[in-house]
Parts: sequence; structure tokens; C-alpha cells
Amino acid sequence: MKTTIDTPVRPKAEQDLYIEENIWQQQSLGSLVADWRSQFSDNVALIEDETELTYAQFEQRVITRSAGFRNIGLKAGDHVMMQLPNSLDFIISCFALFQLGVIPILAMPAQRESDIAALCELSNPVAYIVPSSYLGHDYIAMAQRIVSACSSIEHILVASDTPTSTPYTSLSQLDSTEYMQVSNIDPTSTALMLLSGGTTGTPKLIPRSHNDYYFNAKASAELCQFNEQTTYLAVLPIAHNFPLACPGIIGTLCQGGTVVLCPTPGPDEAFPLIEQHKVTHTALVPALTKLWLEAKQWDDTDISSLQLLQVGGAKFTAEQAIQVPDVLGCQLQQVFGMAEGLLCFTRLDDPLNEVVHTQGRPLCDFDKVRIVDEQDNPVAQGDVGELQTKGPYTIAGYYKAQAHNQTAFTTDGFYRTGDLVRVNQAGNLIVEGRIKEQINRAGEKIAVAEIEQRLLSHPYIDEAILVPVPDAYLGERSCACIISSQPVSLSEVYQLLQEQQVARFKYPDQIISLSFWPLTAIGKINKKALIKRAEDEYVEPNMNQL
Ligand code: OOB
Repeated sequence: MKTTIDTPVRPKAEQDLYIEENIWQQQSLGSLVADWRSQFSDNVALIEDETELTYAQFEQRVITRSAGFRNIGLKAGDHVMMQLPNSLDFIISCFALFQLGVIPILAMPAQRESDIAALCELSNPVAYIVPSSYLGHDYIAMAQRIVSACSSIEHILVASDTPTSTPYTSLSQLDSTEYMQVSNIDPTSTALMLLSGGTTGTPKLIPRSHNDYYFNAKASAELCQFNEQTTYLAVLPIAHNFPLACPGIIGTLCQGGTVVLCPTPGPDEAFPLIEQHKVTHTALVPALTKLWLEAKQWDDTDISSLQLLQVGGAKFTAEQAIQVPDVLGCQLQQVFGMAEGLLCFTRLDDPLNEVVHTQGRPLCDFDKVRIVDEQDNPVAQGDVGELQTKGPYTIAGYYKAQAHNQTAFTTDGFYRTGDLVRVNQAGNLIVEGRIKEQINRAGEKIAVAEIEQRLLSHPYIDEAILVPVPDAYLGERSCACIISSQPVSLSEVYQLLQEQQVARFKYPDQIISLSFWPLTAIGKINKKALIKRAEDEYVEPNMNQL
């Protein structure tokens, strides 16, 4: 694998092939805005609350934002930490940065100081964009603390709707109508960086290029048959690859459809928006789908405009999948994807049985997938093994992570997904589990190593293991198994993690205390026994942690 210092790139022959085959369109994401305006000028592109922007107005807003960013000195190759909820500001700022060749790093609103500080240290952003507050969290206070530790940040920029009392520039104050020459951006360069769920104690950044991300969005939109009549509801946090580009927001815009922004994902907010705007498509994680299925039992909001619900991010049980068409009155599509690239979809014309029981197959013919055993040898047809993949929109390596890349990728450039899968007769993948040290809590990924390290920083905890436990609401919850010199309660663990400014979704849902580890026959710690014990000792689901 050929590498530049920070961002590994694909071998030249592969790049040439993707260009020759028109998989890579050699077009930067920022330049799409003008194309979309010329094709779909008066269509409504974006809706947030009472504000509707046509494609022509969207272009204007992007151009003025871009000029504003340029006026404060942002330039091609700079990094900007963006941590905004689902909002026009997010989308307009993102495309404005794309036009300048500035690289947004897309952090989720749920992330807290420990993650953001580590990401800033890794990527040296020149600006940090935050809402003033969202769901009760004070982002300005957090940004001030981050800036005092991260010397690269020259600007804290806050969302447009921020009260004028803050000392920081709001995004709308930046906007400028000055003429700006559109820069020429290399479409093979990094357009944005997504966050990896991670398996280690340190966060990883996923550099996605203009070419690969445009293909990701456009090809997904074609596969899902998005068109000018599509109205997509952005429900999941749009810093996540799934609602952003699979096909999500960017895919909808590629096809001239309308994106409606939903600030929080609960049915109380989403259902009325579906009714009001006649939403046709949306995407959810399984835990939210379960909530929607339950809410539909008593909520009579008219959501009959919904045509397709995409579900992905974590394993969706067949038992719930089968309910989607009847209860929500729309077609189901399962999506098995990853921010690193590969996307698998069930197809719109697949038999219901495949849609309910499988996670689909790769987006394009150029996706290479192989299923291997522990020695990296291919398993027999139909057997379970680790999924490895490489292709036109799968990264060649994480940003500035040379050592980690040596193990996360094979010598021939395949990404080791850490997912255990098998292929069925019809050629669809079924996710059977994973080997990576990660917990998938309602679609949000927790690196086991990070939380175990933090637990060990408690003065009484001598040893700690975090295990995933099957959970009716979350899919998986996390249980901290500890050996301690004195009793430690779950609330004491919460206090520790709060002091360390850890995102709430990473807090263990459960704690069990042991005096020694159960061992397997060959003397390894028996995690299955720990999981069993966690299941046996569990009292009741804590719904407010969803
Ligand atoms: C999506 O992306 P990430 O980066 O948050 O997480 C990727 C991991 C996969 O490696 C797999 O472990 C798990 O999430 N996963 C699934 C799944 N979809 C993702 N596990 C079982 N069944 C599924 N359907 O989660 C993501 C990115 C783009 C589209 C959809 C999901």
C-alpha cells in the first residue's frame, strides 16, 4: 500500500480503473451544488422548521457561507471540527467547506470533551463549529475548554440561531455576498473525515475523498430509486455516514429530491414531520425502529406517505423486521454499512424473506468482499468468517494511524471489518457477530478498550472487562465486570466517566462485581460466562438511556 504521510491512498492502478469505469466522476462535492441548481432550480432542496430552501436558494446560501469562511482565513487543506445537530447550518457549512477544499471533521452532538479533545489533538483543526446548546448540553462552555487545550483552533463558530449574548461569531454573521472565485479542488483529495466507532482507546478518523463519497451517495440513491419526488427525513444524527450519504442527504440532493431535517429521532418529532411533508424515505437504527413500531400502535399520525424505511447500523432481528411493512405501512430495506466504506443493501425487488433475514449485498460490482478464517484463508461457501473488503469507496487506511493501519488492513489492501458474516444461497450477507472489541449499543459504537482503561482509573477497581449483553431495547447493552478492592456502584462509575467528560452512550448500563474471573478450559477469561451472569443479574431496562 502506497501511503502519503497522513492519508493512505489506493494504488494508482486501482484509482485509474475507477476513473476509467466512471465510478469516480472526478468531481468535487462542492461543485455539485451548481449542477444541482441548474438541474433542479425551483425544487425544494431542504426544509428545517418553517424554512424551505429551493436548490437555487441553497446554492446562494452555500456561496455566501463559503465567502464567509474564506474571509476568516480558512483555506484548502485546513481541518474544521464540526459538531452540529441536524440543521441547515450543518449542511450549508459542510458544502461551503467542500467548495474551499477545507475538510470538515464530523463529530456527533452526543460526543463529549474526551473524544473531541483527542480528535483535535489528532487533526489540529483551525476552527470548531458548535451549537450554543442542544439537548441541555452547553457546547460553548465545552468549546472554551477544548480551545484552551488545543492551540490550533483559531475560531469558535456557533450555530446561526445562537443568542447574541455570546462573545463568539455565529455562522450567519460570517455570511458574505462578496464575489468569490470558485476554487479548483482535486477530487481525489480528502473531502471530509468521518469518525470511526473504534476498537482501541484512541479515536480514529476516516478520510473520505470527493470521488469516493460522491459515488457512495449517488450510487446508493440510484439503488434506492430516489428521484425528484423523494422526500427524505433525516432522523439519525447526520454526522453519521448512513443518513448523510447512504443515500441520505447527499443522495437525495443528487436526485433533486427534498430533505426534511428532524432535530431528534423520536416518533413524537418524526411522525408529525412525516405527515406534514409527506415524507417518502427515511433511515433508522434497529433500536429506534422498535420505538417507532411501538409508537405506531397508539399514535394515529398519518405516516402513510412513507414508502421505504432503511434499517441498519446494528443487527435487526427478523422478528422486528417482519413487522415493518404491516405496522409502518412501508417497504423495508436492510443496510449493513460502515463509515470506512462498504455498503450492503437488500434490493427493492428482493423477496420479503431475503429482506427480513439478510443484510443485503454490496452496492457495486467493484466492491471486493471475501470471508476468511483466523488465518485469513477463505472459508467454505456458506460458512461464517470475518468479512474483508476493498473497493472504490472503501478507505485504504485511517488518518495518521500508520501503526494501527498495519493491522486494520491486509497487505493487499483489504479492510478487516471485524464483522462475522456468511453468504446465503441468494448471495446475500448475514451478519452473525463480530470479532472486534466493540459494543454496538443501539447502533452507537463503543470501543471496549477505551472504557476498560477508564474503569481502571478508579482507585478501587483493580481489573475491568466490558462485555456486550443482549438487550431487548438497545440490541446490546454494556456491562462493566469488575474486580475491586472495595465495592463500586454504577453511580460511582457514572461519576468517574462524567468527570472524564465521556459521552453518555458509553456509560455502562450495568455493573457486576466479582472476586475472580471465570476461566475457560484453556485458562482464558470466559466472557460468555460473564455475559450470562450479567443477564441473570439484570434487573430492569433503563429506558431513559436509549
Ligand atoms: C454504520 O457505520 P458505523 O461505522 O457506525 O459502524 C459499522 C459497523 C459494522 O462494521 C457492523 O459491525 C455494524 O456497524 N453494522 C451492522 C449493520 N450495519 C452496521 N451490524 C449488523 N447489521 C447491520 N445491518 O453503522 C453504517 C454506515 C452506513 C450505513 C449503515 C450503517
